[in-house]
Amino acid sequence: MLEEIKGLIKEAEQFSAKNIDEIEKFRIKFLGKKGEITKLFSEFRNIPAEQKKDFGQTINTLKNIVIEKITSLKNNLEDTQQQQVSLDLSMSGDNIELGTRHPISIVKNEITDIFSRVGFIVSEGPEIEDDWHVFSGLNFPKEHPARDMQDTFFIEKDPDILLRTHTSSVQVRVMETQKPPIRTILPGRVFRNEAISARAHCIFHQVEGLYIDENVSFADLKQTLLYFAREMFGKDTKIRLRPSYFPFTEPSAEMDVTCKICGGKGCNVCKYTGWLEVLGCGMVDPNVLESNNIDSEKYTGFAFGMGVERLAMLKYQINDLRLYFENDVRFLRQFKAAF
Ligand code: 2NM
Repeated sequence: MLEEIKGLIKEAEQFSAKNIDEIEKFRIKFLGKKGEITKLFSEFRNIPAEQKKDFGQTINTLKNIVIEKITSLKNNLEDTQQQQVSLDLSMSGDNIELGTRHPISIVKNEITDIFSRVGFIVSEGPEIEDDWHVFSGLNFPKEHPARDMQDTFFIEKDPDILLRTHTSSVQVRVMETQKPPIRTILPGRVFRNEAISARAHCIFHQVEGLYIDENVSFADLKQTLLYFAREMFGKDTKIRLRPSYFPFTEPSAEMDVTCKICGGKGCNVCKYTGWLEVLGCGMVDPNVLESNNIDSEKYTGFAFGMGVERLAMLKYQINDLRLYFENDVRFLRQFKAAF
């Protein structure tokens, strides 16, 4: 009798299965209602008393081996099934949803790309600056209102550490480290202490440009900006320059382009003037050149600056600045980038 059980133990130990059906057959053969183990237990009463202990233990060993065998065979089968799934090369790929570029990035890239095509090199600099790079090195007089707490975010006073209010600070850094000819374009984030509304924000983006060489004239400035306006707003775009004032340029001007929305006829975007103001510009003040150790007798230069939010508003007809900073995906998903 014991020999018979040991034979069953051997059989169970050596058993292997290719699929779940074979495992199930094995289970029924041993553990089913009419299975081997049930049969053995029913023969228990015919066993002589002195053999009962040995017999009972051996049946239990058989039962445990069978149960362990079933568990391990099932686990192995699941593992190989999972491997088969992960190796199924015919499965279609997961659909990865693409994001969209932010409208500010789209317009900023468009502007820098237009100037890169005529030899302007992109320069970048820190957002946290000192007084020299933001104001003093740019010919801002000591009592200029921009230096006021009301307009500028100060991190420390005396010596002044502040958030740059324009990217012109990077121009100062370029003039410190490079000799003319300088031809650079400066995109970046700037900060001004303003109450947030549809038309004003305390953070915005600028792209500025600087060109310094011998014999750079106002005509060069005009032609460069005309090229920019035509690339940015279309071949038929016209420009006009109105006299203006900036501390770092003399003479200074503001540039308008013909309104693309109404074609110059007048609409509510251009407030029925047919023109849109897009940037400020001028000839670099000799004081700025001299402050930065550039000989103003030998070299002249022009500079310009524009607000990226404003240009994006014109391009996409966005009427509230706050939309740029809220990152509502319903707003962001509307924009398609060329780059
Ligand atoms: C503007 C308008 C006009 C400007 C001037 C300079 C520098 F460094 F050369 F002095 N950088 N940027 C400039 C001139 C900026 O933004 C509306």
